[in-house]
Amino acid sequence: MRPGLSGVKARFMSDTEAPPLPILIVPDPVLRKTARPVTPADASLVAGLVPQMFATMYKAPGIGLAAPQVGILVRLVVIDIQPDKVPAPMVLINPEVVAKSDELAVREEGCLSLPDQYAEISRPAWVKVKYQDEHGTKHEVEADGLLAACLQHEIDHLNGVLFVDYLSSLKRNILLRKLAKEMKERKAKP
Ligand code: K1U
Ligand code: ZN
Repeated sequence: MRPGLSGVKARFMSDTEAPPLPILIVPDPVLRKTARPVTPADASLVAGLVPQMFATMYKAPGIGLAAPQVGILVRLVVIDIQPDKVPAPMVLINPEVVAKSDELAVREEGCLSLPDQYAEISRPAWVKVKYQDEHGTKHEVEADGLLAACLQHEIDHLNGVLFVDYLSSLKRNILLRKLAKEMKERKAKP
């Protein structure tokens, strides 16, 4: 286990033993598909995937990860924004935004499927999200700030939406060309 991980993170990182998965990178077409709902028949898929998704997210590092980013088209998200550097892992199954503010907030976003690309994105400042945890227990979370942005970003992934879709076509094309160039350079490196 990484030094300093508290028990709450360790709950998912026994998990530490779980191998991280490769993250799909834009323009992989899987990232544009809609993920299907998780059902009770997916219990063993979820039990195996959750630790692997946390291992992948922490290794990246990132503050969220949606199952389609690792090529699995189910409505499963993991998040840990580590408020005040305290681990706060969340597993969200079939998450849904059920209320949102009219007020918008602008925040810089990144995406593990668009490495090293960042842009200011405007989204509802506050959201209420309903979801189930990995045991099937229902929850509701109300969030603003980074967690609100992260919840919306991850739920977008379940619908094949990427943060670049909120940019003007000019800004989006600049960012996507920069990503393509950087990925090509990365591949060419010995
Ligand atoms: O879904 C993803 O691609 C993960 C993404 C989530 C996200 C970031 C910012 C705003 C909304 C959603 C990331 O985690 S990008 C990496 C990142 O933000 C980060 C990495 C290390 C430390 C802190 C943040
Ligand atoms: Zn993303």
